[in-house]
Amino acid sequence: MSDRKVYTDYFFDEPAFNTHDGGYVPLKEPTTPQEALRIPKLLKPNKETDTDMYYTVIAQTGETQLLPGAKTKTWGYNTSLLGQTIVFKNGKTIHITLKNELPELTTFHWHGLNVDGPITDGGCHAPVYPGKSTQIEFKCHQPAATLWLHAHPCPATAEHVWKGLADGVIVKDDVESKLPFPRNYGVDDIPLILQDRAFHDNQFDYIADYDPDGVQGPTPMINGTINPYFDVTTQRLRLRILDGANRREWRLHFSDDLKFTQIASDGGILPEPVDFTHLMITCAERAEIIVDFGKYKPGDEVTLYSDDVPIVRFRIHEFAKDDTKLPDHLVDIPDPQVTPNSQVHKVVMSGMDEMVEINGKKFDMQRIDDKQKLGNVEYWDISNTNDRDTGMIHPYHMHGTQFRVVSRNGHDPYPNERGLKDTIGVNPGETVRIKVWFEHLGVYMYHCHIIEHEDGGMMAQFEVYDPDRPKTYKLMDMDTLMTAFAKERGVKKDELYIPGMDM
Ligand SMILES: [Cu+2]
Repeated sequence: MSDRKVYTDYFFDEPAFNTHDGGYVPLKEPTTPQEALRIPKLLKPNKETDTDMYYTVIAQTGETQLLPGAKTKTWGYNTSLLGQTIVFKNGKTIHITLKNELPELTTFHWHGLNVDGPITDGGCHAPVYPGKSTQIEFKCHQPAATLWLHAHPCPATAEHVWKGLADGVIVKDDVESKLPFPRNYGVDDIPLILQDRAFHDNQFDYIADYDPDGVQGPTPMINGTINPYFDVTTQRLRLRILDGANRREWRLHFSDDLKFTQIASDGGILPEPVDFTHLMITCAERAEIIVDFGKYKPGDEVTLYSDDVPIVRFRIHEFAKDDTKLPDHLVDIPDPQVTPNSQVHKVVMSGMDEMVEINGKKFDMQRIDDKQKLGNVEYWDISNTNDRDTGMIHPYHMHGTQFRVVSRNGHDPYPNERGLKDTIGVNPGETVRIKVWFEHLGVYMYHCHIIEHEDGGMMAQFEVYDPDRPKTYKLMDMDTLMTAFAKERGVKKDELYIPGMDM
């Protein structure tokens, strides 16, 4: 047995969990029959060579059997809900045709991918209009990781994600492929996209459920499955967990307090594996874990809970004995020196409800709020000024980079925060210092990943620049976007209602 320490702590600020002005919606165990966990198919490349991969990603409408009775109207990528998992190989040039078959504009944001901004990155400056398609191209240059694709057409991001526009992305490389991890996709290596939904006669109704502090529902929806089970046929199982919820944090643990091992965070493999019995994950964060079912026998069932609500049941079948031990050191993580005399950037996330802001301002897509020179390594101090007793955790996300976490209120980061990350939960009253560097030029967004906070204005923009290669960017403006949405939705512009648009 490994003599690594087993952490039993969730590593979070107890008063901040669940806090929610408009009322927290606790999860409830579904009463519908258990269903096999949906495993997203792998998206087939149109073509792959030694150096290039070609894909077509289609945002489309559809219907999905989520509950007994009527199907639910949903949106997805290359399928009716969520998407087909997209694999990028590090070192290859990726060519993607982005096609919008939805009735309205959307964008394709590659969360966690280090690419040029703002167009390839796919934030609000890169709309693809209904019936149209566009091409992006980039060189995949980052370590193996679980990333994701989601819509980002501010201020309609939250509604698009709620309808289903969220998809797993896996980066593969030659380092990860040599580590003793399960990697047979769909068998012992599976994505676990954690979301929650409310149903109205089997349908989603985003406007009815709208809450400026984040839309929630009582029903766990895992990979687009209600009340799922998974058939375990191997001793070790790798779960690529993504908090794909609009607002919910998940406090995860297994029955019998079964120990599990986190091997990766947002941006890739951790330097050392971390053993846990309890794990909290905030919106947009990822955690890859390996669960060892060695002490169970066929017929047993192991349940994954969030708090005391079962979210996936693992049904144990016959499996071959597998006592693979993980090495104590997995990978080396880049840790560049901070550029001497560089500035320390300040990001203050304040407010709740409609009052959310960054550095005292609401988002303006035509305003650049901060800048960092390409090649520099700089500290960013991310603060959450919410009240410690009544405030919320704001998960801070930066586009265009994978950063290192330096400290939380001057203390060491949590044991599973020693790898590369693009999203970090910041507790009320806390300042998290991160170390940030970029490999691409562009205008990018940084924001709270409670998506309604982001849509409501807790978002800002920075430019990564190179003084030797000055660039100008054509940035989208709110009026153009709102005019387009109004036309697509068939309403007059002054009748258009997108929650978050006026905040
Ligand atoms: Cu927030």
